[in-house]
Amino acid sequence: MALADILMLGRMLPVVEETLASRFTVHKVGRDEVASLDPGLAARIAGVACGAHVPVDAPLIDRLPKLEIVANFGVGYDSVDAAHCASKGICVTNTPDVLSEEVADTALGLLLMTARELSAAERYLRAGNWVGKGPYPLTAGTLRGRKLGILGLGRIGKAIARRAEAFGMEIHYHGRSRQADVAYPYHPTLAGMAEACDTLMVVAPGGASTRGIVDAGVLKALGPQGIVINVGRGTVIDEPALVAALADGTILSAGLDVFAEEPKVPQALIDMERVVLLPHVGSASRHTRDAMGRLCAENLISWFETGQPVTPVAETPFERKV
Ligand code: NAP
Ligand code: 8YV
Repeated sequence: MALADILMLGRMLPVVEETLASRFTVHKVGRDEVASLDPGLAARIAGVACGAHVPVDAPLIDRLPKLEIVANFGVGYDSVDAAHCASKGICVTNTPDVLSEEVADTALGLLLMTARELSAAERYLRAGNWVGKGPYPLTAGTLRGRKLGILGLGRIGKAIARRAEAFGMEIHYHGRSRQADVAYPYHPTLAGMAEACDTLMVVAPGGASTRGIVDAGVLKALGPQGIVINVGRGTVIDEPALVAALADGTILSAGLDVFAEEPKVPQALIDMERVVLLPHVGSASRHTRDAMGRLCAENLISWFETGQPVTPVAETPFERKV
């Protein structure tokens, strides 16, 4: 017998679809069909499996009277109203740890590509310019001597720090609080960290508390050799301020995996030859996405079988009431 009725929001990986279909009655709903959800179906839904960045907001949550758990595919859950879920005793789960090393690899790749203009250099070769015009110009940027300020020294931030240390970089960090077991210099303000560093690694979550905190002042403090890398969420950076800082030389360059309004990317960034832009691929290997998918499904199964989620988010440390 099926454990419960589950709403699958948006497209999910085969590993999630197959695992859930073997244990639950699954109702697949596209992003655009959420608003017109049949009330009879809505009344039966006990769990939601949430595909990439599909919003689970208060109006949707309120239309599902039997909802017990929202299992988010991804460690970042800024698209789920976790505070509203908490107020209604609904558990939210995410997919931490299984992606940290993959995203840290991407972050370091992006930093190297940006500092040494590797995308532009490859385009130069493919365009025949090595033969036609000679060697690619020497890069203004280098990793040598850089001071890396990490905004969000959490699971992924620490995996990035380990790699950056091996590259000889000096590590600093900023978050809402100092971490007792961390020896890197802590900066109580983001602006203070930017003053002390020339390279900013953004790996903080999205949401209201981080919206636009990388602003014009922070960018100016990084200085003309400044490099900004963002593998956290696009909303953490004031995107127009970043475009302006890149255009007028306030900072040197940027490497971005995430954007404020994905999949839209400002044309001004696309037109900047030196900036490196990736389509949110931080965790996007088959290996790691499958691990995320398994964990997403395990949370639902564990909740309905044992009453315990595997990886609940901090706002909802709940057990199932039977
Ligand atoms: P985590 O372990 O929870 O770390 C988050 C860090 O951010 C913590 O150190 C936290 O420190 C800091 N932070 C939270 N709110 C803050 C605020 N308002 N101001 C300053 N710092 C704040 O999370 P994680 O597993 O490392 O993941 C981090 C984020 O990476 C995710 O939320 C997601 O948005 C993003 N991500 C992106 C990709 C990708 O494909 N590009 C993949 C995975 C994850 P304090 O608590 O001390 O403030
Ligand atoms: C995924 C992510 O790309 O886990 C996250 O927070 O941003 C990425 O791993 C995303 O969640 C699903 O597409």
